[in-house]
Amino acid sequence: MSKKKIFSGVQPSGNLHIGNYLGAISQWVDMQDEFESIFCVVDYHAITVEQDPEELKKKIIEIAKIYLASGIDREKSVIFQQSSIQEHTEFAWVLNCTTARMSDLNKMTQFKDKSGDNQENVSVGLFDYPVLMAADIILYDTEVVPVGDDQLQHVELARDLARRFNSRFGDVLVIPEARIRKEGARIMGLDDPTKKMSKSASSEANFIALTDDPAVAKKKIMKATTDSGAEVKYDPEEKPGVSNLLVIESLLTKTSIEDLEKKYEGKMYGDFKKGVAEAVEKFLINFQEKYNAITDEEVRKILDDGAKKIKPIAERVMGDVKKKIGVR
Ligand code: ATP
Ligand code: LTN
Repeated sequence: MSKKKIFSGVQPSGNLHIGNYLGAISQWVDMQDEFESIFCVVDYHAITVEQDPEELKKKIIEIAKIYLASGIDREKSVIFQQSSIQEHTEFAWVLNCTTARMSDLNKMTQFKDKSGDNQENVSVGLFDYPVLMAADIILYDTEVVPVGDDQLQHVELARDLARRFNSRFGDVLVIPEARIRKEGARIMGLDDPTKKMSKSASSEANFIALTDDPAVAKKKIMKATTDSGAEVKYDPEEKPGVSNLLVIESLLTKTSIEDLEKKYEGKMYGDFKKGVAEAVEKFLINFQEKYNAITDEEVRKILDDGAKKIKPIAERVMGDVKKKIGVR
């Protein structure tokens, strides 16, 4: 039986943090043996907000390096850059015209969050962002999309658009579904464990970037907001700060939450935080060692080889779409 296909991506903007790693990328690493996997650096999503061209160029390489240092294996998975395959934007246009409705996009909570009070002045691209994402996914016959839970609404839109296209033009598109981790789908901010860790957070104390100096990261954990009481217990409602740190240590060290609760039984928050801080430090040292060993030239070649490998799938699906809508 052939393997099921997965597709996912991260934007080359901001500093990637352990939330992105634990919620999305580490899940991809765990899935790449079981699935035929495609991982994309979604640069055309990044330009929905203003980017400095030189910075963007560097970030594209950085994100691909992060994939590789996290354990994405180029022999098992394809890594490529979105803008290398023109069918993404071409297909997004077709979906814009044939299946996506203003009312779909008006519901998107990420757009509301990102545009805030400035809805009239943000780019049209920011509003249309979920349609490009749907195109990314559907273009490769994707069955499963591993993401953090903030992306669930976007994957559901992709599902709806593929369904609508099929019912109007005939069955050509594969219907995708989201895959969300049970634990770690939403790593919370260290300074405010009621909101998700975010690279656009106003304070650096909110997140641990994958490029943070391990000693600085350790301090950030020691300063993380915890809760009242003294017991180290997983209870996201009552103890959001402690629970978030437990999830982080659990995923980084592949130890169950129950085992960690036992490890910290009778211990103070200070000892607990020290344990979490050490796990984070160890992870970052190891991660950064791998990251620094990869050259920019190697990454460029991996991205270009990846695009060459999957271009035929995009051409075939886009060819079918063009026939169905009557332009070919
Ligand atoms: P922003 O700060 O602009 O909200 P982001 O940090 O959410 O950005 P994205 O590039 O939007 O980063 O997300 C990349 C991937 O990481 C997505 O699959 C997303 O669901 C996941 N992700 C982002 N933040 C978290 C988090 N705090 N916990 C778990 N997964 C996350
Ligand atoms: N919107 C996603 C990034 C993204 C993506 C995709 C994820 C763009 N295209 C396709 C999965 C599949 C985000 O994480 N911000």
